[in-house]
Amino acid sequence: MLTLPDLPYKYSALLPYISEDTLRLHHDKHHRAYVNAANTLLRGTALQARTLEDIVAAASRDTKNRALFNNAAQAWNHTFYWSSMRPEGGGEPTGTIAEHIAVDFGSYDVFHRELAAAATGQFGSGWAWLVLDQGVLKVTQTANAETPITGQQIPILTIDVWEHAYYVDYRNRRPDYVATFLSRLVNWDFANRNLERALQTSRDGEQSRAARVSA
Ligand code: MN3
Repeated sequence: MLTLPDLPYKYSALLPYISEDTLRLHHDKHHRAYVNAANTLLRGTALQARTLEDIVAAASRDTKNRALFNNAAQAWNHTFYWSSMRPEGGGEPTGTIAEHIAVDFGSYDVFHRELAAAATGQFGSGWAWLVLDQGVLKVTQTANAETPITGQQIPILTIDVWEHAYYVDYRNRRPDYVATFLSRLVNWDFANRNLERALQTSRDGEQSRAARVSA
């Protein structure tokens, strides 16, 4: 059984950039609905006791079970999105993520432009992502419930660009929501933790490959 995690901050914590109304609707109604629907579809199946990541991976390979994939992936994507924001977040990063953005994009400004363009340009519902792809940071977008965790990319940050994420506060002005996300909300501590874990995993992989080759 999947459970709905609490928000990592109070419903009022992202004011004035994201309202309490939006967070209550988005977390308590939308996110909860994905968790509940996935649990209904999982009941009595072999996947029931598995982790959410395993369920998303298995459902993504089963083309006859799109409903389970859509609901489980949305459950995962939303939990990742809540942590991609924080009160008093936003602005330019520091630490490992800042160094990697400078190398992989050329500058923070280029990165900012690419992520904003991916988020505003995603046609219809979906997500914009910063991911680590074979050791290199990249900006990508996914439609509807699609998620990078079904492939080789490791998510570092995400922006939910479904209308329910911003319509109460920004009406149809998705570019304003995206600009505010980057200037006021983005959680660079979370991005740094994700990047450092991903880099460590790939270093461990290289060491074990090297050890096998030299053995
Ligand atoms: Mn959403």
